[in-house]
Amino acid sequence: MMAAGGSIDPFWMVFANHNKSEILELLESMRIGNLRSEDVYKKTADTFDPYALEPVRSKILKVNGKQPFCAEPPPPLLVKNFKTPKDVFYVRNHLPVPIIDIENYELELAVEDDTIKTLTLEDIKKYPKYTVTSAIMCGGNRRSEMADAKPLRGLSWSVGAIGNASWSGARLCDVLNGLGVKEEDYNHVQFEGMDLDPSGIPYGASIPISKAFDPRADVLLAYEMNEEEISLDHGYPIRVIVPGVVGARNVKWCNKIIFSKDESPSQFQQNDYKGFSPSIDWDNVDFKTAPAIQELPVTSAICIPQRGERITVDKNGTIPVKGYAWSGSGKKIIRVDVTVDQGETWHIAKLVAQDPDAKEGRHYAWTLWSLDLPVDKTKGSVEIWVKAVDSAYNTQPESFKNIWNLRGFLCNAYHRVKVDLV
Ligand code: MTE
Ligand code: MO
Repeated sequence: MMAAGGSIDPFWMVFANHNKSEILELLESMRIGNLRSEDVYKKTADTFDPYALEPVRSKILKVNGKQPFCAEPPPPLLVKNFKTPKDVFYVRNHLPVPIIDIENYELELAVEDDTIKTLTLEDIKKYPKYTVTSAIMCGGNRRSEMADAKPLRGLSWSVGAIGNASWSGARLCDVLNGLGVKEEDYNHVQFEGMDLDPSGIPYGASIPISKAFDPRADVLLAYEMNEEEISLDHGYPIRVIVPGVVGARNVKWCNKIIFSKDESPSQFQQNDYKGFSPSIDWDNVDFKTAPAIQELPVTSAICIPQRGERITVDKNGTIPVKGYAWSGSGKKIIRVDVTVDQGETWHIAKLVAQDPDAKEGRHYAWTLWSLDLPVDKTKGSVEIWVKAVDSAYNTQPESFKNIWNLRGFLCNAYHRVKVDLV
């Protein structure tokens, strides 16, 4: 719609990942005519390329989308560290990385359309510095497995669209407390990023006002990731951290916070990052009927071994298995169960790393687990299944079939990895 009535080429420059046959087919049905040749967009040597100044990225990541940049680490690297190093942390950008003029950076606080305060980076750093270790996971993590159950639309993430880091900055509730804004007067807090679409609309998301005011929700205006200044890809200079909540609400490059009766009008809040019944498809979906995803359900994944690997069984008849588990909304992982016989026998994994400082109800970091898994070498191959249990005794669904949804979100069925034994 942004391009309607004109040339679409400037939009392809920003949304290059969408320039593929299935989208072109959709557009063909909307063709209302052809442009006159003099109106056709012409790229010249000095046409501004919004991706020309993207940060240099580590070669470790597997690229799922070049423009905007989307990439995830190989699974074995994920479980090497409790805190994911920045170069191993997945990147999910919906737009080109913004150009940051740090000298003039300001965070604007507004009520509906009226600015009530602006904070410089220095002002934000004057609030008490608070650190929380939190995983961030994309709502589409593990989408490739759901797509195997039935085709869907979305980037094909494996198990790596998650990372765990310590984040430091000002608590949002501390910033709000001095403002004279009352929680009762609003319903939502909206965040805007500095990354803009071709019509100048910023990336945006919102969270319920109660979350923003709750000191125990640990919502941060973070300026550090793993004790270092946040890198450009992860939201420099200020990133909103909403622990336990889907990645999409953890707004990077944030320069505006709005108190409102309404949720963010952004595409990503309104028409994306929502879950639907398996019976809803693109011909009958109405995005208004589903709430925006906020807190994520419990999930887990096997990172070692990987699908299709040939594994040597050791003298005790076991193979090493490692992975992560995590639940949204601060729920602690209390158990991880692994089976190689479709659930006849479950082996309980050892929880090897959890945040030792997390208080009850505020377990925002992931849990790493490991296990020497007994296997029968004579079988030649095994399919390993994993499921996690959180502190509310929520657990994962067995298969993707009954949780399938058209955009491929909330992909938390048992993770299954088939390997050959030697
Ligand atoms: N914030 C802005 N400003 N722009 C974005 O495109 N992507 C969101 C979120 N915050 C995004 C954003 C999504 S969908 C995810 S999953 C996470 O950032 C990804 O964070 P990461 O790139 O640091 O891993
Ligand atoms: Mo995401």
